[in-house]
Amino acid sequence: PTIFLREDYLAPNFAIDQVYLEFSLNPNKTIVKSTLHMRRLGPGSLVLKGEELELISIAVNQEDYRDFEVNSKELTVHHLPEVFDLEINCSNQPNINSSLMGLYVSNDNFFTQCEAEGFRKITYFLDQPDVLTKFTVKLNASKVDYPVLLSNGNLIEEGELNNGWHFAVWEDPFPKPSYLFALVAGKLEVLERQYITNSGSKKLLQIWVEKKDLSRTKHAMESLIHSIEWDEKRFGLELDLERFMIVAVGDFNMGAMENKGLNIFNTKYVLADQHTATDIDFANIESVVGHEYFHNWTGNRVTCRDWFQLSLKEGLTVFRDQEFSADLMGSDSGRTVKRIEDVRLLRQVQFPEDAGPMAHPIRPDSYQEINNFYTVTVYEKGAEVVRMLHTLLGETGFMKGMKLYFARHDGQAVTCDDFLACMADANQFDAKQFQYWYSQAGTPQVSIKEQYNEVAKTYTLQISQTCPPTPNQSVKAPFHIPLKTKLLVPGQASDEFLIELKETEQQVVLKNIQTKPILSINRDFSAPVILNFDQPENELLFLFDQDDNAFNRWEAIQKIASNNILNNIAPSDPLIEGYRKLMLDPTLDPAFKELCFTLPAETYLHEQLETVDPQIVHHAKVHYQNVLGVRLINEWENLYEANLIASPYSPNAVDAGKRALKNFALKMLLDSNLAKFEAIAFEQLKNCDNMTDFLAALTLLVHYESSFAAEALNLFYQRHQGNDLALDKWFAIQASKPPKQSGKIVQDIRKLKLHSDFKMRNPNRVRSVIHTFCMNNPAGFHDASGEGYEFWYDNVLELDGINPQVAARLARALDRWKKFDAPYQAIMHSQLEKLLTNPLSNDVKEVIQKALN
Ligand code: HT7
Ligand code: ZN
Repeated sequence: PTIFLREDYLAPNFAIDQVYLEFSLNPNKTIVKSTLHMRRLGPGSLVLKGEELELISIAVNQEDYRDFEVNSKELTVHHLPEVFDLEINCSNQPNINSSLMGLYVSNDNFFTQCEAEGFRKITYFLDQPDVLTKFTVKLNASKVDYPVLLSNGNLIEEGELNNGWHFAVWEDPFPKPSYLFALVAGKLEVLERQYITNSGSKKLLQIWVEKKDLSRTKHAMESLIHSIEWDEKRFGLELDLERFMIVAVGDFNMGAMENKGLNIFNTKYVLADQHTATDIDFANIESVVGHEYFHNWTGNRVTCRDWFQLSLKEGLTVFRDQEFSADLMGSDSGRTVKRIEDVRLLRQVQFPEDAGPMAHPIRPDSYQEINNFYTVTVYEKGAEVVRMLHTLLGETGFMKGMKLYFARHDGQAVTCDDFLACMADANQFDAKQFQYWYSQAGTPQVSIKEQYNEVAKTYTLQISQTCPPTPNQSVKAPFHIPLKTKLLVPGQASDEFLIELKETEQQVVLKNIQTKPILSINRDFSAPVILNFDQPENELLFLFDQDDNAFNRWEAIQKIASNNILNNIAPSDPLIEGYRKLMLDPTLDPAFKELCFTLPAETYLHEQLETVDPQIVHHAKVHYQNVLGVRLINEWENLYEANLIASPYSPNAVDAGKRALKNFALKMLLDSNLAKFEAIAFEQLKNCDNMTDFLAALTLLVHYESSFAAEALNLFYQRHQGNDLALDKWFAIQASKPPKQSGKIVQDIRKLKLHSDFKMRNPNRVRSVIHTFCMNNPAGFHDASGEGYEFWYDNVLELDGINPQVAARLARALDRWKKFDAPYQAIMHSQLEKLLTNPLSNDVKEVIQKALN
């Protein structure tokens, strides 16, 4: 396979100043006529990318042209002049496009997905992000079948054609790379709002969906308006187009796509009402709508020079969407809740990636298939790197850097180095060492030793850092690590300070410390590192109770829980008292309480072990949770009652937090005594007015194998039959059910796949069953018989023939095979090797080969 290297970057030898695209949309065969106004920038032939296309004809300056070669990946045109018009006619087949890249059909409507390399499946082009072109697009289609015709920018003309066809012409005033091109054609309805920007210009906001879904678009529209307002206020960035459109599609490989002025979204991140969407869905919609909108500046106005720079736009935009959601929480405590959620995701998914065979720097050096690099490392760790810059420079310094970034690079395709240079130049910040965060993979480990000298009244921290080897990087230079720190002494006030760890070993001596303090370090998770600091339980309990940094309160209780579960230690009496106090504290946010009670995820626990027996970890966690349930049973009952909400449903953060805590209490009740409390869950399910409470109760009834489970599942199914997003939840509950004591659930999952509503070509449905089981049900998947791994094998292979991107995500479920105990390891290894004996897509092959390396 071809391996692409970052260091091989070559600037294009031609510019495409303008493109005029004309589509004759037909699901079986769509004709694309493309006229490119081109300019030579360097010597050589013109090499255009094109895949799964049929070339019809080529003309140069309106003359038929034959001096070219074409193969299944490229069209090479020779002996071209300095400036010329190149006209290409070709066709593609949307109906048989199950990869959902390029032009495809979903529920009889046309959609496109061009990032990263989908445009080449539409027509021949310089399909790379550093070629910025002005697009004018004419769409021709049957008027009855495709009454709505959309593309990027402004609608400049529309009209009727012969034979019941019609057309629309769209012009995008902003030059853009081909990955931001989009078209949509079909039967859709719209929710519209007007928006007046800070500077007084009028904008049209539209959300396009299928007619049956129109009533569920209000929250997405509100989220869009909040996003526009927030970007004006916090970053001083205004919407630059007259019209901003969002379109929802049921078949989509990822969450959403930021095409200029025409964002295309997975329905999952657009449609919501209280009966079909949970509080988490509402929050996710707000965050994804924000993310795509924020890309308009960080990604579209300033884009990436090449795909190795993906984190330039993704890390920065995730940082922006995280800040947006945090600000919208409306309180400091809400901010902490958001931060905890983000850190949990990082530690559960990104830390394992960074310790496994697919580990890569946030700016990778090589790839076989770029689609495999839309990772939690590029996105979430990328956002952490931007956040560290924010911590080091402060809000004012960071904003100075952003201002310089847009002043220098608006309308350009640039690199991560360019971004870092703006941050450095605007602040006289020396970024030389900080850049290792971009070039080195792996999670740094920071070890801390403390020493208090009672005579000298000094407190000394001995801090060291190491970073484990990762593929192709055995030795690492020390990172520049910002650690927000505070020394806590009961009854005394003190200030937070920043330790900038730069050396491999560094000593920090603090003077005039009158009594031995309790260390609160890496507050707010100021650096994405693993902290090795043996802090005794009494100090952790003090932090849990008293730290004025709420993130570190949560961190302290998580540390205690991890230690206890991994060492099979029952919760101590003081710990139970600590929990009890937390439960009864009326000043604390219910959402924060719920996060404190939630035990660390099994994948996170696995990372802390040398080798893993997933069944032992699972049962240790289940047992520990049960003890917490039983010992605090009265408090759980009280918490359940105290957090019932009488007012009408609203997904706001306060009510959502109450529901989360109440449903956690319900879980603890069922966990401690199913027979006694299952009726409460069933009552909740029958009487509630919202999906959050319904789904929470249903999950518990199914996962605890209540006698009400079958009836409850049936009730859900009858109520939501025909609603794809709701049915995804119905499937996912069953696929995430942990096995009973010694039973296997693989057969149940195989049965789920035979259900008439299971669709292998729909990524959401596939993820709700197959990915959920293989990646979100550790005890079920890692069955000692190896049947889970066989299921994985069958499905990766089957999916690869349909949609390689979705298959490659699933392929990653065995990434960490080397970490497991020998019997598990052996079976995983043989399944990986067996998979490699098949003809595979580049996507899946890269994942499997790296896993086996
Ligand atoms: N920038 C978008 C990436 C994306 C994508 C990539 C590959 C294949 C399908 C895709 N759909 C969307 C999403 C984002 O980060 O906003
Ligand atoms: Zn993004």
